[in-house]
Amino acid sequence: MLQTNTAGTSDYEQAIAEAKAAIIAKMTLSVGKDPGYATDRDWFVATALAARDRVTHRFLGGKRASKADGKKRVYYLSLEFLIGRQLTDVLYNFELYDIFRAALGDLGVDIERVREAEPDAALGNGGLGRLAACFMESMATLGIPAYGYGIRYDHGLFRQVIKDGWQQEFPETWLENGTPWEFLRSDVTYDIRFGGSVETKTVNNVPRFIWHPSEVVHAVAYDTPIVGWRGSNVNPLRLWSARAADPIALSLFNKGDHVGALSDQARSAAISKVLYPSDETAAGQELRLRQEYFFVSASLQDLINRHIRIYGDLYSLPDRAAIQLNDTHPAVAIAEMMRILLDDHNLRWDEAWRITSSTFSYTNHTLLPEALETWPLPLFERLLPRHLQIIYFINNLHLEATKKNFPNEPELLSSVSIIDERDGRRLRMGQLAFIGSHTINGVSALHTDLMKETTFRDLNRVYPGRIQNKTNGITFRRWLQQSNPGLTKLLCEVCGEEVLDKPELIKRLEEHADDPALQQRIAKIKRANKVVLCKIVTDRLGFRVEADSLFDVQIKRQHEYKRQLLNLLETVALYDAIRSNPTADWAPRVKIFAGKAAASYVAAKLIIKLANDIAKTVNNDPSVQGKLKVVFLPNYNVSLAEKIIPAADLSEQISTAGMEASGTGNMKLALNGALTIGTLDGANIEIKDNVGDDNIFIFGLTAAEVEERKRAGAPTATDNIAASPMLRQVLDAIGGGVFSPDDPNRFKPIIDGLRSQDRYMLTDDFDSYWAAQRRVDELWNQPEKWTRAAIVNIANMAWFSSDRTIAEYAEQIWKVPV
Ligand code: CR6
Repeated sequence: MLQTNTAGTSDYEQAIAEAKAAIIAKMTLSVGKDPGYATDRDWFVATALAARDRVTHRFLGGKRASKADGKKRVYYLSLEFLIGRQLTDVLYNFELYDIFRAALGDLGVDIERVREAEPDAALGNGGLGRLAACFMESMATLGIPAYGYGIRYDHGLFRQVIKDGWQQEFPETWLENGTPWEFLRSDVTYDIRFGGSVETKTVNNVPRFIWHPSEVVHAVAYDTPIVGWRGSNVNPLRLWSARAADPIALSLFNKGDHVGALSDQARSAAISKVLYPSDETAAGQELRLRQEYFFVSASLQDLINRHIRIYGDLYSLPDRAAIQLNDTHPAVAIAEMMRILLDDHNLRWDEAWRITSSTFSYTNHTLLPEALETWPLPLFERLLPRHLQIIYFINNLHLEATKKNFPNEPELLSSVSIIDERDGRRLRMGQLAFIGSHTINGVSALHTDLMKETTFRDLNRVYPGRIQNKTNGITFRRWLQQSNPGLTKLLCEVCGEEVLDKPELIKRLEEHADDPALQQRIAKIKRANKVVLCKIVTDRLGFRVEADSLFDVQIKRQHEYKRQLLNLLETVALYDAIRSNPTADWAPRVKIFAGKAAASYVAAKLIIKLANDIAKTVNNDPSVQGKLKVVFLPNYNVSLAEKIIPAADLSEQISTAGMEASGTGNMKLALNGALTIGTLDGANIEIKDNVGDDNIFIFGLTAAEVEERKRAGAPTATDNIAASPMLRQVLDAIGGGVFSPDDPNRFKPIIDGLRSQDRYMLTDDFDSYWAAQRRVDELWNQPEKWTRAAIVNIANMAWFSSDRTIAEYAEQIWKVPV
């Protein structure tokens, strides 16, 4: 029975009654179902639509306000936004979660099931895409008028299935039944042009360039509102979908060529069909370049239209707009902005360049050479002939200036040029982004230092002072408050409710680090979270793990530099050691792995198979029962992360030093009370600085030592293996087929790789990693001390809030008030 708004009901009861009425109305009038017949998905849609109504009012109100007050806007251009599920986020940030839970409860519906019915919006590969999602939430929270611009992929990151231990990829279909969160803006559609040729004309002695494209695709806008904490602000995430300019070639269709008649439509729509399935490797695919230009051009046309509508001309653009390039994926925006200013608005070159280079800034997210984006000139010219002309021009001016300022260093020119002349001529998008931006930032202190010393060393000399550091952050709303309500409740009690708005107050927890009562409560919360994860393991994999074991977690994309393999080598060594010495004081462990490998990344996929083969052997060996289990949880995504992170005891952050730009999973895990075992890489260093040396397990070579060993060429992998009997035994076991009796040579390529080249220096770090793991055992066996260290971790993670990161971007890069 619906409650009515009668006198005498409390505000809370009234709010529940209203929520109930709203959900029922949506179920009936929008979903078109009788509640009695509704599925979980129907309930999800009805609930989401009811929640969205609240958002929409705030959304439109905010748009009106920022239009009126002429505030500077931030445009965050990113090919990836890894948002995950939105229902809890929206309800929680609007402080409606309890009300909606109660409303659904009254209707006999469990909100947990409704939550689970929402597909993840997996429009990103990993850290970079998730960072963009955290940043959107923080910008809304801080009241920064911001637009996120990206692509509305029909298919997000593939669904991973593990079959006989091997990864298989299946398309992900989050839009199959539509999504209740977005608004289609069919009036916001732009022409995106490709190909053709450029005509040069001289008008009044001034050369003019007229681009005659050979193809036009439409970009259609879809807006998803992003809600800030306490509903303070709502900003749009505007994602573009590709449509053919002509939906069907009717003449062909009428001639009977029904498929051919749709081929243009298929070619155009392909642009927003699938998320590019790569994490940190740039394969030079034409479709990828089409995607990049497609969303950049639509976004710039859109923001320029808006600017002109409000301010009348483009000269004031740098004062009213800051455009952030999330990695080089949108770097073609530098050329597109110049094209629009020069060709469409007839500005002079130096005016256009002043506007462009004082509006853009660029974030670099990796220094891995194979991940630095470059395009073969012929491909780029075929797709974007006018842009190539502009880039040549930018490059000429840039090289001329460099020559003048560094007359005695001709070799500098080839290193700072946008065109790479080696190995076929290629466009270096990192150089373009750097040259066209007023500020360039790295994503952790170490990464920024390395940018200055390596990839951008010469550009940093030519344009000194442009590089800044902005260490990444995470939104605490999703990664603490929503995913770990037990811990959040305790923090509110111990540190005060204001902790929800001022994360720095978490520090107060540390005053109680030695209090046995608090330790017990923290341990109890962790255990409850682990029990939830145990159930997931049993449901998905069909075996049990014990919640009292140490949950040792490595969850991230599968990549050789992240060294899941190092963890597996240690797992095998531990397995051997337990069997040879069963009575020793081993900390009972569950090794938990999750993560996807790029579909074409053969080596990473073989490591997934190795993890699964080791799991099979270890989990079926009664001699290590109760001491060691290995779990590979398939299809890692944001929702699964929300379950694993609060349940983790140990966080594996073991990349080769110098290779992980920052990491953000490391922050989420430490905030939830997992202790880190890690190298001095990326943001691990800053985590160590915050939590203190005694509360983190650091091992391995430093970035400088890695470089030094590479330079010296010694010790070699052979030397390292010779020096470590344990490592030798592990390599012999894996290489000899102990874990793959059905195919003894299966893992030979992995082991041969380690013995010969060992590019990621596993053999250098193995012994030190093993020793660090034994320090982990030792601390685990002293539960009070372990929990104390966990408390100190939680208490000192406030600095890693993305609100802090975004406030720094706002003040130091975008120059917008917070
Ligand atoms: N793979 C970095 O490798 C960083 C994120 C976000 C990455 C990772 O260390 O935390 O970006 N880089 O800054 C790229 O995607 C290019 C990542 O997610």
